Amino acid sequence: MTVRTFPADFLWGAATASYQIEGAVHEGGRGPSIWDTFSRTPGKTLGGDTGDVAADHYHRVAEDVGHMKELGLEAYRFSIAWPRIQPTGSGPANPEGLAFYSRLVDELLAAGIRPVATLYHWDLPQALEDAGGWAVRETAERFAEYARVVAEALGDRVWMWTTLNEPWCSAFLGYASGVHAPGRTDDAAALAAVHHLNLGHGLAARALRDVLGDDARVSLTLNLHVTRAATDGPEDVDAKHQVDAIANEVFLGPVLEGAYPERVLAETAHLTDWSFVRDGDLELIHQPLTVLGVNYYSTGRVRRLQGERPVGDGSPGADGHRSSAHSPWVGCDRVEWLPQPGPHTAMGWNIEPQGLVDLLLELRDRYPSLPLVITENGAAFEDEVSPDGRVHDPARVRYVADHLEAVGRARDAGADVRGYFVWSLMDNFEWAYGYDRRFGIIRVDYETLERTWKDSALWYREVVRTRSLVPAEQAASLAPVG
Ligand code: GBH
Repeated sequence: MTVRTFPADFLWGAATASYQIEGAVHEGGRGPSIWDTFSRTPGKTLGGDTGDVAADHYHRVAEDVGHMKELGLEAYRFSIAWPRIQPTGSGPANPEGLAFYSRLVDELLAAGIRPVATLYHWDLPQALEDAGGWAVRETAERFAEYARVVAEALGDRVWMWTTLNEPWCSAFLGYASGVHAPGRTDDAAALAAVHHLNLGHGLAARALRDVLGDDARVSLTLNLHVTRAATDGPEDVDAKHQVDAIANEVFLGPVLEGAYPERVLAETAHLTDWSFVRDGDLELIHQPLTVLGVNYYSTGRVRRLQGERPVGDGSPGADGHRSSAHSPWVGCDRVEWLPQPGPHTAMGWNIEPQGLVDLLLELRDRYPSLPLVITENGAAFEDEVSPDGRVHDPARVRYVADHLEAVGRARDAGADVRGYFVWSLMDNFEWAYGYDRRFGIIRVDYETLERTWKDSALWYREVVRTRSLVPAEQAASLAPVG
């Protein structure tokens, strides 16, 4: 049996996001974000959990970079909390906020790890939400100013920039289904948010290149939905295409091709006239991408709805809140979601590595010259600390191994995938699920805040070290670190 190997220039990393790991929400001059407000609103997160402490990364940067170094990571994908840089979303930079990320970046560089910075992973300054949030154009303009401030301070040391993480989630979970901050349920606002997120991406990409030069590495990370049609029948296939349009094309179209898909405009015409799209916007959005970031977890299945839609239709994408009355699937009233066969993770998401192969090959066909990076992939399972003090997480090892195999197969077939970031470096605040769902390859004890490597971390270190797909079965017998 030959072991799959990855080339010397394939980039190995791990990912996190500011609100999910930092804590210290009142320190360093940070202003409140929409996730502070949302998580403190009763009933919005499981157990009422908030990011107030999270993994306490704010106070443990040196320790955490130490873990990354020990893992052999070549790159670390983190996000910058906008409200640490501009507490109310505009105006001069808060020096303490910049200093925090400057120190992180310096520690990474000292450890030989490339900093990959995301400017927006969902923690919008609350003051900007109070002024209309992503539903208004000003937020996109403020975002570009923020990008400029950060680029001026960190641009000499950050290796790659990502403007937005998963604008689908920001727009549709934040403004349509309301299961994410700011928790609004207004379909028209969600569509306006889509456009202003796209515009914010384009304006920020321009600002980054304006400050850093045209060769700055600029990316966008999308959670492209891999949706299967329940049957080959034309109605079901059409339902799949409708979902592709509203979930994927609505971002890929303007960013990579300079136009919104006709289908989206038609299917949402009863909700908005799209007059928020101004002359010249599509040109601004259509900026060159150095790479496209791909976050991948699972697949979905749909058919054309026959008859009446039941209330609480169980449509997914409400991120597990399957009986939510408000669907994130704006403009998809005649689409019905079907449960996917297992196996599933602790999120209830099905495990289907082939979906990643299919997605990467589709991107290869459509955008042959666009390099790709897997900016997130990983899984939540119910981890336990065993009596020997170790966390044996064979299901997570298996999940990552099978998806790395998928990446390898896609690469063999010509997909230009340049790297892989596991989600996540450590357990963290899993949004509406609080601390109840653990995605880390490093365990965080939320009482002591102690970090413990899971078997998946020991195994991932071997993968990175050997640049090869170490058999998953070996994970439990790898010697502990430290
Ligand atoms: C990412 O979101 C985030 O970037 C990251 O912060 C987060 O911690 C991580 O993933 C894990 O959740 O809802 O049944 O239709 C991923 C969000 C996950 C949303 C998959 C759509 C489809 C399954 N996406 N989900 S379902």
